[in-house]
Amino acid sequence: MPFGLIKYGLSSRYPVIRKFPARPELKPRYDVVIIGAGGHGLATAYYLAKHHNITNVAVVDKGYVGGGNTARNTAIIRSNYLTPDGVKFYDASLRLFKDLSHELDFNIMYSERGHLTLAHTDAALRTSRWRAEVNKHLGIDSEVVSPEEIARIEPTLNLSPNVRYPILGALHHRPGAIARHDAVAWGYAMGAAERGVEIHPDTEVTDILVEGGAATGVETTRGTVRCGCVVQAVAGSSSLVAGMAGFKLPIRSMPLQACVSQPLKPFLDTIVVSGSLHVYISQSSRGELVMGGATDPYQLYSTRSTLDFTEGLMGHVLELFPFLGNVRVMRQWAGIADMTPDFAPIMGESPVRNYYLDAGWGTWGFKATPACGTYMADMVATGRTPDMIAPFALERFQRFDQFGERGAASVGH
Ligand code: PYC
Repeated sequence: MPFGLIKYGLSSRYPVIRKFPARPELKPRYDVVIIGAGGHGLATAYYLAKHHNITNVAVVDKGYVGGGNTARNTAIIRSNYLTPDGVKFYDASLRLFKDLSHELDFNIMYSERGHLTLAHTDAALRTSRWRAEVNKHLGIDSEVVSPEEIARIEPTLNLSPNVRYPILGALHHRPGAIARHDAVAWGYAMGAAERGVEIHPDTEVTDILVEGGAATGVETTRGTVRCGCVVQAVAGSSSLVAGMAGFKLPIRSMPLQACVSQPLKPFLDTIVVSGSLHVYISQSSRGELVMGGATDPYQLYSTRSTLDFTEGLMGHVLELFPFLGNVRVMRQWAGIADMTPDFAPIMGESPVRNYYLDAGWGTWGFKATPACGTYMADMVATGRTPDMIAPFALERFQRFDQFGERGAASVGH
């Protein structure tokens, strides 16, 4: 062990540096109140302060910083979507992610791995080709690869034809990456707090104050707060909070479970996804296999874990990696995925003036964090909808102008 590390560990003269201050008293008024101290809410606060010099901002959360869906996702970053608007948006996000450790001066452990979406059926191969064509047209590195090429990219995968679902090919997306999800929330929190933003954990919003059709503040468990505008960024509770503001969202909320294995020597470089087997799997820098599958097939606001999920998932993981038979599952958890009918998010204005929505992320909110924060901040600061997020407006559902992004989901939901 290096001498410097021993010295650091033993000395009381090297205190932990706390970059974000303890929770302050709530002020009676802010320019902006952001509901939700997950990655999205904190990124919005950070870019409001950094890009627009708007710092009289409170980020309030019923729990702790980054404790909702930010803490519960499997941290995959990719831009191999199906619709042109989706591809452009997630590509902007991926580009921001690449430089985020530097931007925030905080190591988010961004690790480019490459992303393989396996195709076990002709229909899945067809969707892969479709995605590859849309992706390439927009300058994204994605291509359909054969089983021989898959064997070169990820030699540990079981490519035997003698299984239930032999692998016929895959969509290979080289920029696919993973990052440390908590670090993303912490980095944005610290960057925002350094610039004067207040972060208020354990401060639950119990009502939205609406006067003359406009949001004017929020009721919280720590008192009433008035504000110029409200941003709702509460993945997993979007319909509930929008209900407090007096409108409905086209969202169904269902649990999305995941788990990690005991740490193993690094063997899995790539992020592997199988739609037919309902599996995604990657290996974290700690050596744990991070694994997940489809959403539970019912609506529920509970983050409990089920044996049924683990058993089903493991059966499928073992078909892809049979040598993992004796590996133990160490932790299991669930997040709540706010699913829209077209599998695309809702960003922008709401039926209530000065009340902005960042919702409906389904199973892909984490990878959107930097782009969503950037464009939501632009919107709040200028009052105009940035072109990049205009297609994701809530009123697309009134115009029958939905997305059709389902084919870009990692697994069937
Ligand atoms: O969109 O890559 C993805 C993903 C993986 C797990 C949940 N969503």
